Amino acid sequence: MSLKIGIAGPVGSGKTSLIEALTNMLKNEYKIGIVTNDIYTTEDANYLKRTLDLPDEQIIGVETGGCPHTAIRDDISMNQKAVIELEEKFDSDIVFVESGGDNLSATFSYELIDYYLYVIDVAQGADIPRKKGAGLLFSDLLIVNKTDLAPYVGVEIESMKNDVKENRKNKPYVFVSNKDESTLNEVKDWILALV
Ligand SMILES: Nc1nc2c(ncn2[C@@H]2O[C@H](COP(=O)(O)OP(=O)(O)O)[C@@H](O)[C@H]2O)c(=O)[nH]1
Ligand SMILES: [Mg+2]
Repeated sequence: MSLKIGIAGPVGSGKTSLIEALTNMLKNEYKIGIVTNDIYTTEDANYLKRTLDLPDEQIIGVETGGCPHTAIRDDISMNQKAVIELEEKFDSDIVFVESGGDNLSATFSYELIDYYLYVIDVAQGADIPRKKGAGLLFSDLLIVNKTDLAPYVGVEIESMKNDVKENRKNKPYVFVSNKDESTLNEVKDWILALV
């Protein structure tokens, strides 16, 4: 049995980059499997196969062909098949399942994953946390990515933190940037506490 972590969030928020960084941090100690979802291609899986030092077979690209939300929430069969393949072939310890990009309304079925992260980024604007949406409100960990870009897009991190805190209630969140590894360690530690 593996720990299955879903990763959802809008297109371009940094889901694939986060999987890349976390895999590099964890792959020496844990067997990692990755499932990506794209609507029309296997672009994300191809990217990860190129960049990660991981056997190609441990990365499976699912081409959902329709609404990406459906494939992680309603009819999860394509994703479940991929996860089971990784568990059976490689006895993976951790499987990351990246959702196709969404519009703030995606949620994972807990029949597919054990916990899920929801990734937004500061460059989409400081108002995203106030716009709510199930992933933002209810995901197991909210990640606000690309804090390094805040000065360039006129976003005040402190005020964004207040909005996030208010909307997340007691659920956890982290502000991160892949330019600052210490911030990604917070995500890694959160995952390690669950393994
Ligand atoms: N400046 C900056 N760029 C980032 C960061 N994280 C991801 N990116 C870039 O954002 C773009 C989209 O990232 P990607 O991981 O493909 O997003 P996805 O569509 O959610 O999977 C890529 O060009 C990444 O290099 C970050 O923390 N800071
Ligand atoms: Mg991606």
